[in-house]
Amino acid sequence: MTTDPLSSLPADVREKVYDHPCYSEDAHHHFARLHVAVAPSCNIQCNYCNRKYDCANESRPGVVSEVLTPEQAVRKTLVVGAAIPQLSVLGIAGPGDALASTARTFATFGMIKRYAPDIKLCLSTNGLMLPESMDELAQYNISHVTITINCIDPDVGAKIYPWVRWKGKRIAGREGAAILIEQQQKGLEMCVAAGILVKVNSVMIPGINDEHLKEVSRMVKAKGAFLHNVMPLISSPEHGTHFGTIGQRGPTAEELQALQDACAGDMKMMRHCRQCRADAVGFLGEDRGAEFTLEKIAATEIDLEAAANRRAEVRAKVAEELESKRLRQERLANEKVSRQALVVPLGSARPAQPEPSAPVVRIAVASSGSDLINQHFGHAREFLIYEASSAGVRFLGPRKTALYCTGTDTCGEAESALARSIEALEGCVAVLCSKIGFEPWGALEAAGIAPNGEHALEPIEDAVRAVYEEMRLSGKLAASQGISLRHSA
Ligand code: CLF
Ligand code: SF4
Repeated sequence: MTTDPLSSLPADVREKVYDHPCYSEDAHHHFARLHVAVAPSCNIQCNYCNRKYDCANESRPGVVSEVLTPEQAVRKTLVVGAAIPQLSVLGIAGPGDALASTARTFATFGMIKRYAPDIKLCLSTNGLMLPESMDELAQYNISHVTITINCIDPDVGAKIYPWVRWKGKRIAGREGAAILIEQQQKGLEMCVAAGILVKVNSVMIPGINDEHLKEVSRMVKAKGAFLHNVMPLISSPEHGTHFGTIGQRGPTAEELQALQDACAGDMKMMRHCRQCRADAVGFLGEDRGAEFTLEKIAATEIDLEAAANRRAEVRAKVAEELESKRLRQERLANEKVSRQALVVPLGSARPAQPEPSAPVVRIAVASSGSDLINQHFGHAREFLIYEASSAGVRFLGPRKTALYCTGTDTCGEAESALARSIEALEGCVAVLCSKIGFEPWGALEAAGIAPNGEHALEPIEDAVRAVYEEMRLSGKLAASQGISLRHSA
């Protein structure tokens, strides 16, 4: 469960993955990405998209603050790369489709390749024009491509895509969806053949493609996709999307997790996606866009060499940290094997005894990055949810919450934000944070969630494992009231 997922990869793939915050769950604790919004137009229509909003392929709804020219985007990248030395990836993910504005997209990538060659280039697309863009992908050394594939059946596609623009014509319904699907599959195969790492994003739309996505997962794995990211449909009437106006709902957290688990039997799943804006800046889950407006960027001096050196230092430091995490996990796994060996004496014909049944529980974590328990409960905008059991610890995904403590809240606002935080923690037996106030402590306890500030600044998985053991040994897990506990076999 907690063994290093990168260790089994070939060296060239590991190099592409270890510092990419989306392709490696570990990396997302340590490395940042930047999206530059240079691609305003699109060549298809999705029923979950309203062009006033970011591309839902790679974003949560929210207007892009500024559409940039390639020159502005490059300057922004260099400024951000100097201010945030953890920056490892530049992505183009809209606000329309990166390959519907190829001139702008590749002009941006071309300049970054020249001025900051250490930054990885990442592109997100609906896939319609992917096969036609392979020469440029090779020319600019694009190492990572995300294709949003919501279906492989045109009948399902007709319910998601009202039209696609193909060879100058708008083609509606099933026929349009069939063209899109064919192009996506062809593009996926061509990228894999060219050694580009492909992630497939799928938007889960209950009642339309939820069951079908299992088949999509099998198919894209068979064609060589590296990772599958099933994201929930975000749908609200105020977004003005077709699905929003007809009341099409998104999945619940439980439905999403069940589908991700079902797909995981066939391939590696991404569970830490934050459905970023097309102009997102910083670590996944944070948005530092306001620090880098065009005005501020224009007024900033950049020392390219010093910035590149700082990024290299960060990479080396993180590599050390990840290596020590790997060694820790290896030691823990070995200790577990030794304990099991004690149960069955060497040479005994008796089969190994299964571990006694132990609860499988959820534990939430407040973290601002670096893979540590390092955030005050009241400052958390999201909680990371982990599943803990006698088999180990695994990350389930983030859950967004309202900021409880701003220092300026009126009492009533703070109270309702606290209630929303507690709501976001539903189903968890404990929440780990660096600090927590008296009032939320009491409210959490009353809700049956144990607050815990005793593991501040410890690595997340170690702390979750330790708290699980403490609770298990003290009998608190079995005694938990009002919390649904699943039990391992
Ligand atoms: Fe951006 Fe996408 Fe590249 Fe990442 S995001 S273009 S692969 S650098 Fe990442 Fe954001 Fe999820 Fe996208 S968390 S929405 S998967
Ligand atoms: Fe919107 Fe993206 Fe779909 Fe284009 S591909 S319609 S920008 S969600």
